[in-house]
Amino acid sequence: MINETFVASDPKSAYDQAVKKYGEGVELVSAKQIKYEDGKLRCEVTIAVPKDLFMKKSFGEISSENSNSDKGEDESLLSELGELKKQLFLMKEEMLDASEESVTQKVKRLFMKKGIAKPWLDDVLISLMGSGILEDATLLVSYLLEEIDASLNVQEEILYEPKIMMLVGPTGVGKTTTIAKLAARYAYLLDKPYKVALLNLDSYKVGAFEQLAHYADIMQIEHITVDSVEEFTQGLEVLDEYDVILVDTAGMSPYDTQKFIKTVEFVQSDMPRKIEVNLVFPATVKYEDMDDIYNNFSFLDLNSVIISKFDETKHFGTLLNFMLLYKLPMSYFSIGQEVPDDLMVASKEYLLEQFIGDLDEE
Ligand SMILES: Nc1nc2c(ncn2[C@@H]2O[C@H](COP(=O)(O)OP(=O)(O)O)[C@@H](O)[C@H]2O)c(=O)[nH]1
Ligand SMILES: [Mg+2]
Repeated sequence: MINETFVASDPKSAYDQAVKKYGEGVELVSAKQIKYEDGKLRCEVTIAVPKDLFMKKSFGEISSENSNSDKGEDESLLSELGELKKQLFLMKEEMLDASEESVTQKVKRLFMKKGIAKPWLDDVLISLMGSGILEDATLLVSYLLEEIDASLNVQEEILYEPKIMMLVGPTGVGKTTTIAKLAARYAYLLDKPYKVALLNLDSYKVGAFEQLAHYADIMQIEHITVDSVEEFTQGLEVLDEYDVILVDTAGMSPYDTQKFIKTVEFVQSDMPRKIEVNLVFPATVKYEDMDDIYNNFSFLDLNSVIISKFDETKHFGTLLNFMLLYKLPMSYFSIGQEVPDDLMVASKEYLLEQFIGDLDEE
């Protein structure tokens, strides 16, 4: 439910405004008489309405009524209206800058401090213009959290289907460690044991082969290392009878284009089974690096994001910002160095809990 306040010189007129907007039977929350700064007494009547109804009555009618009119015209009108709203919002903010900080500004500042980007916040806040939510910090915080929740996607773990999962990402984010955890999960920890094999493309990094081979030996899991597109294709053919093939890749730094292009060749070559590309992305990411990581890996046609190093930070805003911006589904979380224990299936609740914990520190 959302609270909305109507103001008039007397309670009846204020209440009538609410009825006019929502019809009879609105749920009354409070009615107050308040002396305003200009010395006049006014009545504030606050009602509660379901969020859907609020959005529909406040903004939705414009977008839902374009069925029998010209679509192009409607769209340009809508975008003009959006632009106008934005300008009004910014003007209002500027005016407030001069005097005391508003509830909206306070909440916005808090979310920005925690790493959520201004354009995303502005978009949400603009959509709330004219609503009572902007006047109430608690309500506004929970509204923003709901919006974040609604924008996050989780990719459900696909079982009972043969698959090839390739992990890509910058050096040191935890690809190899996560491969080892996933191998243990699929081979030993689920209801049904899967036939798991590891394929290593990480042969550029000194010691990389040993690291993966070490895990594979302990778990008694088949593993092979390949160096070229041909070998990679052959490797996949050899491993065809395995349910789950996990592919480790070189930790490509943004500047390491040579290795990068090679791996892309691997991915793009003709594969018998579809390769699921998972970007391993650290929760510890710095704001400045966020876009670079995305730009360096996005043309691999990313299926999902595995978030690593959850245990190494208390601040999840930049990570959330990345998820809100690029809207990739999350598949797993790596929450520590221990193989195989520190791996969990991605959960919005878990991520939001961490973020709220960070907000509450303020
Ligand atoms: N704290 C913490 N360390 C991790 C996590 N995942 C990996 N690591 C560590 O990060 C380092 C690099 O991991 P590695 O798997 O070799 O990264 P790669 O270069 O992407 O393959 C190792 O010391 C891992 O133990 C995690 O979720 N939390
Ligand atoms: Mg590695």
